[in-house]
Amino acid sequence: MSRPTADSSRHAPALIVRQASPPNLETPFYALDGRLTPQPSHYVRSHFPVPLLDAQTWRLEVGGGVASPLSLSLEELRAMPSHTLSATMECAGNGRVYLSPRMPGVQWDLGAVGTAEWTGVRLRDVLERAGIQDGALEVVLEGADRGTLTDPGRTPGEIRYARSVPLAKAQDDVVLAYAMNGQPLTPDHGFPLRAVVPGWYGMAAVKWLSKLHVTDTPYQGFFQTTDYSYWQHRDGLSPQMIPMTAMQVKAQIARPAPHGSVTAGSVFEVIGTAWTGEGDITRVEVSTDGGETWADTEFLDPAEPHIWRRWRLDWHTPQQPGCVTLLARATDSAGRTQESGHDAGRGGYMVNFPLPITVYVKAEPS
Ligand SMILES: Nc1nc2c(c(=O)[nH]1)N[C@H]1C(S)=C(S)[C@@H](COP(=O)(O)O)O[C@H]1N2
Ligand SMILES: [Mo]
Repeated sequence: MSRPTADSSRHAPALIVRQASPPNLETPFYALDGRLTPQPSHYVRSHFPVPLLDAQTWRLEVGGGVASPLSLSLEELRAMPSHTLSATMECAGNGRVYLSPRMPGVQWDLGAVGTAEWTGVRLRDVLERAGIQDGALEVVLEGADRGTLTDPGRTPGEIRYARSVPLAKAQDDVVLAYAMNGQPLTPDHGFPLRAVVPGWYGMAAVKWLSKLHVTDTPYQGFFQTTDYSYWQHRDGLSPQMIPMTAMQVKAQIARPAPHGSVTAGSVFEVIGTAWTGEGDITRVEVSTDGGETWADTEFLDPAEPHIWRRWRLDWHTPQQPGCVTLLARATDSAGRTQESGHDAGRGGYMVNFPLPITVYVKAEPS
């Protein structure tokens, strides 16, 4: 298969509709091309109807444990020093369809992950402007979207989407973005302002930001406790519920696509990406025999934190027709490697075992 060119005028592949309303749309991962995902092809994950906000009247309220509460307009934020970073964002539910037994929730395949270049202001600059008071522990990020949910867990009536980040992370690399790949945010991606929390699963990247609240106690909102937390074994104790944070090390195969076909006795370019929440990707291996043997792949991108690394491998396909299962396995700079099974304590989230991609080897055309 020839590699598509990086022509920016090329057609951006359409999203797969997992749920029409609210919009839950999946990237066709097999169409992977450049390192950045074109904005029209970037997945969309929303829990509530998309709020259509007016850039003129919208304000970001900054309050809680701060010396001077702020109410910032988009114009005021745009006047602050801007910061641009590229980051891979994966929904914590990405790959859920590979779980057996089936877990409740949107049945994401490979495409609830994407990489974009985000531009905005550093959260630390906004916090500095407000003046953080002593004893601050976390910053709660609240969106303008709201609604009620009954699964998983029941919300106490109508709530807003909100999530917190510890103060250290807030003051390190969190960005409040107003642009994605050089374009203003679209309503689906959080217009006019959203958080980008490098290295963390997508649930932390609050869209339609309306409020920042500095607290001195751990935030215990719905999306921090009932949803987007998992059972962790720690300190030799019975498992505890921990809010999800950093992405787990993971590689995905883009081509061949699941249930696709390849030609017997040919050379097929296997291509994919790999990412990790902390550190960078140092190794990606591929198995074309269901996990018995593994071969090292070649990287197409340099190792950088917070952004995926594309990789490739020339696969000499079998001479005989039949079904073959491919797997990819990544290792990061902290020595973490994908484990072969799914930890039950994660429920339908943080799926990072090597996903089986089954393809059909078809006879060579005569
Ligand atoms: N306000 C708000 N922010 C949100 C969400 C949401 O439903 N409401 N979904 C979160 C989740 S679970 C993910 S994976 C990312 C997805 O961002 P995207 O739709 O731009 O891809 O947004 C996060 N931010
Ligand atoms: Mo998500």
